[in-house]
Amino acid sequence: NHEFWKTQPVPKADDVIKKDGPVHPDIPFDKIPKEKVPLPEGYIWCNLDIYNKNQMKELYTLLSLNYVEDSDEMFRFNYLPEFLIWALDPPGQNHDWHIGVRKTDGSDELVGFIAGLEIDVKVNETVKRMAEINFLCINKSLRKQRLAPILIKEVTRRFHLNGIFQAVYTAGIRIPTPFAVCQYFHRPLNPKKLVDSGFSRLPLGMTMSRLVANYKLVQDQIPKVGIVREMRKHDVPQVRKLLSKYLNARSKMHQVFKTDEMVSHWLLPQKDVVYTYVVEDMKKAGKITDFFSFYLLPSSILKNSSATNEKKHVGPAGKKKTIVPAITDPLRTNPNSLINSAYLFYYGSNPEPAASLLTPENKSNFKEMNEAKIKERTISIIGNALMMAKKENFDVFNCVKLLDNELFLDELKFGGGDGYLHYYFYNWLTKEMENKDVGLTML
Ligand code: JJ1
Repeated sequence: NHEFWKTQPVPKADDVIKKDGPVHPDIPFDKIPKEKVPLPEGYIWCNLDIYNKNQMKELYTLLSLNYVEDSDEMFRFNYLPEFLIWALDPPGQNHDWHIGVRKTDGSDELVGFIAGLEIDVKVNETVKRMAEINFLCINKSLRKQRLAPILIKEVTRRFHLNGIFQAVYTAGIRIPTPFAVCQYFHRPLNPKKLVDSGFSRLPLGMTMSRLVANYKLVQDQIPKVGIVREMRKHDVPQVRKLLSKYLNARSKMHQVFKTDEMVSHWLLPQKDVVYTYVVEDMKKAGKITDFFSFYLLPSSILKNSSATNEKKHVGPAGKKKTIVPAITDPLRTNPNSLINSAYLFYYGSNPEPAASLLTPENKSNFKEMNEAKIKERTISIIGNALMMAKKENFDVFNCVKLLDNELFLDELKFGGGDGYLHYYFYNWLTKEMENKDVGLTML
């Protein structure tokens, strides 16, 4: 059922991959088509100018009505315009890679979008310039027209023209063939709102007040680190060093942040977009020992839990009773009914073994001792991230299980979600990777 993917340079499900490398070699410039991939009758390509207010509004509307939903169609990502500017325009961005499709019926309606960024990715021993593909979205009413493969072919053609022959992308769905599959985890901050909206359930035999008490955050219960404060411009060089060292030591696949400018773009705090904090050493003023960040990605609540409970209700005979129609008409959806989710972004602390652990007597077990230290440190910084997100009024703190995230999930009361994030490469073969080896976070 993957007719399109069968034609693409991606591994098949049963391929045995022995060593890393491309599916096909780089394509010489004169062999790359110079004409845009043809669209079916009734559609036309456009480049989206994200700094044009009207065009941004069109993009925001397309995504907020048609982009990713959970499997029960209860929530849909609601990427905000200021977030999209941040996500789509890092330093050096090629604006030709903000690709739209419009109708030619006179309405000029934007009905499709796909975006690419250029990033340096380290996979095992190789560093490759790749396209990071994101925000592929087609209007719901046109899902049968097979436009997505055309958008993918067009963005591929454009990165080929720029001398890039590999890409990385993620999806909630499984297509051929992921190199990693990571489960989503959620830590309630406002449990009442989450239960009321159907995002989570009140466990059997639990009262709301006990649930609220269970998720209450107390600073004293989080292991102490140094002084936690918002990241500022002058922290950028130290944070870049920490981040690079951390990703390199703790993962097998991650973005390489080559310049301070990149780190400034991705990590300096922006209200309602990205929140980054540093930990300053208590004894050595100015020395940063750790940092952590998260971003705001609200989800629209598409139907309330009572409707779903109705739908799921099973009558005494074991047959489905009433089926309440799903409220999918966006006009019946109150745009103010949002879950404000914080998503864990980058974090890091010094991964080196502490000097004090490296005594001759400890030589044999310093590795385990150091792992224990990293675990404690991670719990502490992510615990502080929860505190900050709570202070900023977020409803839930989300992450996917990758990098060192499994070290804090239980201790900090994260619970497994029903979603999974699949990681893919285009034209790059690599063996399946463990979750903890994945160090790339996509927005
Ligand atoms: O948000 C997600 N699931 C929620 C809501 C589920 C509603 C019913 N389907 C969820 N809630 C339970 C939370 C609970 C809190 C207390 C502890 C136990 C858990 O599980 C899921 C992720 O889990 N989200 C999605 O499915 C959205 C799609 C994810 C794929 C995104 C792909 C991005 C691609 C672009 O790069």
